[in-house]
Amino acid sequence: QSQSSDSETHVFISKLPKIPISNHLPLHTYCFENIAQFPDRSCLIVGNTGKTYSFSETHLICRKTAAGLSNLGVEKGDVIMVLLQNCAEFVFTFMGASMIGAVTTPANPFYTTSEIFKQFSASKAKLIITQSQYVDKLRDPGQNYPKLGEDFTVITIDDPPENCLHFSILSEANENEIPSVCIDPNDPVALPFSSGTTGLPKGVILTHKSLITSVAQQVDGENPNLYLKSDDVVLCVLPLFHIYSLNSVLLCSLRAGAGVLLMQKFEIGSLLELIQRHRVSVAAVVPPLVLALAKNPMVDKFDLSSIRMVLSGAAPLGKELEAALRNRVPQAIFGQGYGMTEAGPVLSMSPAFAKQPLPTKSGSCGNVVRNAELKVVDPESGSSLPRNQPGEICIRGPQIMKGYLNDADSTANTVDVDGWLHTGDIGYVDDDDDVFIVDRVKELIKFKGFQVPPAELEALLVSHPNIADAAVVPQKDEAAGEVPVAFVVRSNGFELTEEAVKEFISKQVVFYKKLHKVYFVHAIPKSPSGKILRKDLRAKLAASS
Ligand code: 4UV
Repeated sequence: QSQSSDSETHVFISKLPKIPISNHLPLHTYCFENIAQFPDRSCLIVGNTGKTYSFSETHLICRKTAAGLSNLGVEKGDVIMVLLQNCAEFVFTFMGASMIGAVTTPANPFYTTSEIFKQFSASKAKLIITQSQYVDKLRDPGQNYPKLGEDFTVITIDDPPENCLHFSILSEANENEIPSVCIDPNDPVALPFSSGTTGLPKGVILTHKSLITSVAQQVDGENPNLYLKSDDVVLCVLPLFHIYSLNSVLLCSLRAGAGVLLMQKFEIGSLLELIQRHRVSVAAVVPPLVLALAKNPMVDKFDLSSIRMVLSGAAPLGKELEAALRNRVPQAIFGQGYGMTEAGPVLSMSPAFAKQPLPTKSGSCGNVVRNAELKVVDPESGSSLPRNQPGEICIRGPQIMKGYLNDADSTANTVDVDGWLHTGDIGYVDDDDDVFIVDRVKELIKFKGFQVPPAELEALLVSHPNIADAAVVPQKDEAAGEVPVAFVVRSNGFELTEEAVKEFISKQVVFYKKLHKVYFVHAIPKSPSGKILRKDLRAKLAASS
């Protein structure tokens, strides 16, 4: 149980006034609430084909998809897995599922078979929507796992391979056949997976109410904190299976009436070309993308003058990099957002993005979002700290997760009895309400903003017959921010090379979880209760580099 105390002396709130939030609505109703004002405006622009869907077309196809899902037997409360790169069908599926009270669990299409099926089984998903190129990974998940075509249905957005259905079975269904469902604000709508502050990836239950609240905290009110206009084109190159893009790019744009430029994957040439062609005005990025925009010589060959706002989040951003980007796109307002899947996700956002902007400092993650409370607690005593003193950042408000799926212990360890979510991030709030993150006390490693849960790699390592014990920690890396490295104890008398360990892991995980270095040691430092002393290992790394 996380510590908490009733008499909080130091609680921070937004400088922007509280606003009314329509979080009694279902998410799709809320997101499409204003479309009568801009029915013909481009809603989704598919980067690689140029195909465009207006708001009214998007809304219609979402409704058809809702009816189609229902025809396939998907009911309220059922979970469907979306295993897609960014595409319009992702949007149709997610919103369509919401319309029938179903829940979408988004997963990375680059995951290996075992990564996919861990999430698929944990979420008890009924069907998978994907691209034909990924279907082979779904065919033979191994014993004890469900079978394609028998236990679950696969729908592909392109030519369906054997035993799969085509997406048109959803998108061409009759929208008048949507069943009437009663959706409670506390019903789940999204189930992204995150390892949180410790352990393996867990399903994060985000409800209609949490996502609406988070979107409203960003784009609603007379002076929205993240001011998106209906003539904006918002870059959607960050993957929609991650909450940052799903929430702050897609859902916020839908609500505000801004167009979303969907890019399947990051490639600097096509990114620059698309920004120029579609006159992208708002770019949501992560630090490695800031690096590319700031440093790549190709950038000079393109016209990026349409960009008025650049939002960076999901990982720490160095001040030098920020300055380099400001030089490259001098006309743009630059700022950071700070999010965490479990927090719904946004905790703080640069007030420079507001309709009536307020100043913020370089290196800051902005101010706590409105209609929420933030505090900084002393990790030792649990009491809240005043301004300028670093401690664990905690957040409270209707936007945070309902809890982890089927994991009351992890939920109780993350959200305390008073409703404070403990982030595992160390930061402080300065005299001007600017939030700064200075460290991470949780295990989580972030490779280019992607989650790498050490516990997952440690479990794989100790499953190797020649490994007696192992620990995985982050090592600083210029390009990726952090990379996972392992400390490994060989089983008595066995030979084992670094290459063999790396290969053993790389076969089982998505590219960003691969080990970058293996250090053989005689023992893993542990506390008396058996916890890996990660701090000691991180210090060891820092000392040797
Ligand atoms: O759970 P997660 O993978 O979630 C995210 C979400 C990031 C978002 C979401 C919406 C936004 O608008 C936005 O700007 C960013 O990354 O990982 C959560 C952890 O990532 C680190 C921190 O350790 C979180 O607990 N992190 C996220 N944002 C920042 C960050 C940041 N701006 N600076 C430093 N660390």
